[in-house]
Amino acid sequence: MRTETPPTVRLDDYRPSDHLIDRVELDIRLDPHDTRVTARLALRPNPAGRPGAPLILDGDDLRLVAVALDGQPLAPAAFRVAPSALTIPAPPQEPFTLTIETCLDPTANTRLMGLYRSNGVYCTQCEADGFRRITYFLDRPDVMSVYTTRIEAQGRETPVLLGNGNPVEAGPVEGSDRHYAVWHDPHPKPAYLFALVGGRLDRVAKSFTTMEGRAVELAVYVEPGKAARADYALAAVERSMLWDEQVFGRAYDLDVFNVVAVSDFNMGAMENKGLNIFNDKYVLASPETATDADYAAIEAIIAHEYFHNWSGNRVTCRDWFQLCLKEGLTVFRDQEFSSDMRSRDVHRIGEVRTLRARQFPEDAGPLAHPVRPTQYAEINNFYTATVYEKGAEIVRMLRTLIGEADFRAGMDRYFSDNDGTAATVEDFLRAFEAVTGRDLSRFAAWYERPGTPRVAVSGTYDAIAKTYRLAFRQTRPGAGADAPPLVIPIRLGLVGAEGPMQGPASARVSRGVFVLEAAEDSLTFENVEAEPVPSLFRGFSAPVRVDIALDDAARLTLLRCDEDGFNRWEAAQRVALRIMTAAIRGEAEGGPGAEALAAALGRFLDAEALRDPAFAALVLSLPSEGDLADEIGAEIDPDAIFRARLDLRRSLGAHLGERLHALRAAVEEPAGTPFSPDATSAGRRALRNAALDLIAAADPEAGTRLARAQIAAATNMTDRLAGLATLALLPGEIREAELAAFAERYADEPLVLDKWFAIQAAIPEAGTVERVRRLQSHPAFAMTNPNRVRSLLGSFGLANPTQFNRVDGAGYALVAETVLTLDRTNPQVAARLMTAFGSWRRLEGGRRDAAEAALRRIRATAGLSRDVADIVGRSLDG
Ligand code: B3K
Ligand code: ZN
Repeated sequence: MRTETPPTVRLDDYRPSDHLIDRVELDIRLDPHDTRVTARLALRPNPAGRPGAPLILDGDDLRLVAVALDGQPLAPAAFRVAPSALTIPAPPQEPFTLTIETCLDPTANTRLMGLYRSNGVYCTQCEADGFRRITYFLDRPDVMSVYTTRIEAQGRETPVLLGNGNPVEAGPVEGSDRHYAVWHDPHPKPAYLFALVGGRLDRVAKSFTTMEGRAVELAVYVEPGKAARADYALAAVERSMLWDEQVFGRAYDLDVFNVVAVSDFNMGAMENKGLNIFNDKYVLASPETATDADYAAIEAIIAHEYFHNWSGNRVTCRDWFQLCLKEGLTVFRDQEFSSDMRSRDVHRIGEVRTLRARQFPEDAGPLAHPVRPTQYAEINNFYTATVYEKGAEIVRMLRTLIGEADFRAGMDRYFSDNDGTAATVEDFLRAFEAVTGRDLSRFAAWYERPGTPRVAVSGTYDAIAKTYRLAFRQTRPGAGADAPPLVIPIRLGLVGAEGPMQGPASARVSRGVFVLEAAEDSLTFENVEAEPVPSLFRGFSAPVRVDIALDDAARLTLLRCDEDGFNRWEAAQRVALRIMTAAIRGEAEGGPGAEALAAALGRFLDAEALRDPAFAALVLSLPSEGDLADEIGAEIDPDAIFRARLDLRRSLGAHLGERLHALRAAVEEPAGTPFSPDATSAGRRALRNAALDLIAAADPEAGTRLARAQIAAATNMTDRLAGLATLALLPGEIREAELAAFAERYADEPLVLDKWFAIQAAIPEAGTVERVRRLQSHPAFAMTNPNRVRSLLGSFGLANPTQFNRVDGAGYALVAETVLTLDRTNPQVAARLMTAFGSWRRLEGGRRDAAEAALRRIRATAGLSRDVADIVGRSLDG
């Protein structure tokens, strides 16, 4: 049996709600199995809606207890009710109050949408459409209301009661063991930003005074006993608030700002107004349990959710098609924040690595969609790398086009024009048009066109005229020759053998940026004394693929001499990619290329590894298997990719051996240095561990010895885990012993065991499918916990290309089975796992057939959720 194709929602069908809800008063009596929710909704017909329209309130799996209109119970004939809707065919034509009582079982809520319990803590997740699992409502972001929430619960089990907005009152419920708290949020908001928390939680707090003079109490709540691990997140909240004031002029607007960490959460975190709820993975940090990457992610996600207070909450989205309006913009804002807190070049390289690893393949596969999609069957499947990461790149391009000052003025204009409203991408662009007087309608095409554009560039030097001409041609996969071209900002410059060339100029370049607006265009630099090497798309100024015939020597000149950090890194990556793809295609043995690359890397390390270890670590890290797959693009053989990458790692490790050992010693912290997660210290650890990776590839014995010693001496999780990750690639008893010791040491640390699951699931060996199956019955593994599932199965599907893509299909079968099991309890996480199949069409024939067969088996399963049915349908048909 084939699951029905889910119904489709279309952007073109948008019309305003027929009714509005001005005020919401909630009375929520928490109970593990019988929670009662009474919602008093102040409704009125929307002047922009259809007069006399029926009132249809959304529901999802709801049980109605009672419903009254203006205080009078509704006669049975006056309404219809189902778990998915409450309909009043002929509602009053003037303002009225609807009182709805529903009853919920938070303990049985395994979807983790709506109100649920995680480790005994009541919490909520309403975006995108979870509020309708709490009460019947107009659950759409353009219906904005002022909320007052009374929460009541048993006092001993649930001492902490949190809601949106400001605390109003709290106290015992006379004559019972229960207590209550009332919260009021003065800022009108859509239902997806509603939240509550109830539980036994520890708290760390500090006060902050905003630039407007408002005293705010900042607090982070965590499981009892873990308060010390919340300090870093609390400090990150404070840094975020200060930064948003300084860089965007945005101040916080309530008296309290609360962050709560819960252990079962479908994604990273949620920006509920005044009450951000987090996956505890992105809050809890200690040197013993968190890696440098964890610290950086915590800082970034804390900032991201906080920044939503303006980009998402004060100005929200009119409909879910506008998701990038808040997500792309907020990712851009958190990227800028992290760049200011850390190293800008290093951070930018990380952003581009993520974009290429996740968004480029998505945009090249069956799940490709525009940054602003035009239709969806399940909106929760559109929280994608395209909406987030490519969405952020569009905002970045806009800033590159108009310059920083106009960008800031446009952002101010956007916030002031749209404050308190539900806006669209058009509203966003209009603000920038207003402050610059520019027409951005052609730029807007970035939101509409899927697919990663290609820009082919050729450079011609005229030694007599002393000119250098760059010719550009843009194309987009799947777009016809007559498709309108995109507006592509290209930050560029010329580089000579000694460094950037200062003299040459072109009238087409302003502030270092050339704007490619036509399908083909060119520009000419004058006064070019010697043949230059072009440095194009500096800072990765547009999310495109660039084709340019530069030989290795020219690229290595960029590595040595470019002033642009991103392009220096990119140059080394391109050379490594060329060597590996040549080997995969059997075009060359890669020998002389690898030697030249090693020599250049050696010079680079000698000159500057110690000046910027974090950057050096990135230069030493080869393009990933995914990068190679993306570069090859068709008939992909993951085993060949793995071999080519291993060969180059070996070769570099062999050539650079002594230097790598010396570097490791040079950046090692003296014994007794207290751990600090700051970017400089983290950079030294990254370099030490990047060196270890190459050493181990070339000399497994030395790698094993060093990795073991590093684990034994580790004072922090970064070094311990890097040691273990090195051993993971070196089969044998030592590896198994260290894995066992790690599991024992962290038996009571679920977030650390996640790392242990993930490392094993990524082992590129034939036994891994069996190992993952065994680990699925490990006592610490639980299908009910999304972090466990992602660390074991997500890591297997997304970080283990050779084993997931086993020729015999065993890898696909493992993920498919898990998806089907999980789909019965948590469809959202199941659908996420499915994205491992996102590039199946680009595989070589045998694997392609096996992947397709697995997808077809999933599609043929009866009773699929809408979430999984949507992904599998688009994967097969797209
Ligand atoms: N806005 C949430 C994501 C909600 C996902 C719903 N399936 C977190 C964020 O992007 O900040
Ligand atoms: Zn977000």
